[in-house]
Amino acid sequence: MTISHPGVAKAPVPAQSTYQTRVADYWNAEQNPVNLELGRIDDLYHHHYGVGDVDWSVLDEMDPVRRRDVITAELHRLEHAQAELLAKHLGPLSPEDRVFDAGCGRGGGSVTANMRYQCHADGVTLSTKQADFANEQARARGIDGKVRYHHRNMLDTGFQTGGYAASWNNESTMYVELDLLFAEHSRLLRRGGRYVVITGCYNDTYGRASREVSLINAHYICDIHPRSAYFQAMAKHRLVPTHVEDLTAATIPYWELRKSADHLVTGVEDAFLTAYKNGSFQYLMIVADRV
Ligand code: GPP
Ligand code: MG
Repeated sequence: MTISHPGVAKAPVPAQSTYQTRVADYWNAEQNPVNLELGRIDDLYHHHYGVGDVDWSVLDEMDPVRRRDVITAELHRLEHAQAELLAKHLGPLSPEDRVFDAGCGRGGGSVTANMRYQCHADGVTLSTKQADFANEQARARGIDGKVRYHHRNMLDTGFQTGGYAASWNNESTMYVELDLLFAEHSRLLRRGGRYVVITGCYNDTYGRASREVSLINAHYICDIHPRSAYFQAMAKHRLVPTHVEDLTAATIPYWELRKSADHLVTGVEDAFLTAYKNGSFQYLMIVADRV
């Protein structure tokens, strides 16, 4: 039933909440050397952390300028290894396939997927700055015909239903309600499509969010979900996990090295290391099939 109120102006529906506007403000202003200096190495700009063993010989370099460069390169190698790990689980994909990058940042994840599969990619971000930057990168690489970034809300993309063979969130789920997010992934993915998430989640066995998890939330203006919430929300939206990997041990070396990189630290390093080590926080990858 529709109730009309003649003469009463319809309340405007905001395109995004005040919270989402504050998140966009953060990313429009963000210029951390830990993101820009790493990205500059090979024009792959990532907004996530790293995995894998550190080559600790970088700390033996005594020349201060070279020492900074080799540490920066080592952190970038570990972040790119994380992007490759995620991309590997999206496939197999063909060059005709289309993938969706939810919370694409400055675009490194979609470029990584395109390099591996030559597929089409659509990335979305609330930040106009990030979308413009990422599109410029795609143009410079000559892949802008296939890889596009959009200033859109990942919960309501307007993209084609069933138009995607694979989709992912790389450390972006803590900004959204999982029910709304997985409803949108489920709508966009074709039957048999693949969804991958890498995320930091709080550990249900610890209880509630620890002090360090709360510090991470305050740092990024986000709201880290418990591990259980992912499986509940996926089950509700036809996303069936096929592989779950606890990456906590694999990411701790990245944070140890980042903590020792005086030229790159942002101040959040101790919160991550303590949260991982006291068991309140986990770095998790979940791979799921859209059924
Ligand atoms: C990585 O981005 C982090 C986030 C997007 C949000 C929080 C993630 C969790 C796993 C809790 P970044 O690379 O821009 O962060 P930084 O500037 O610290 O490197
Ligand atoms: Mg970073």
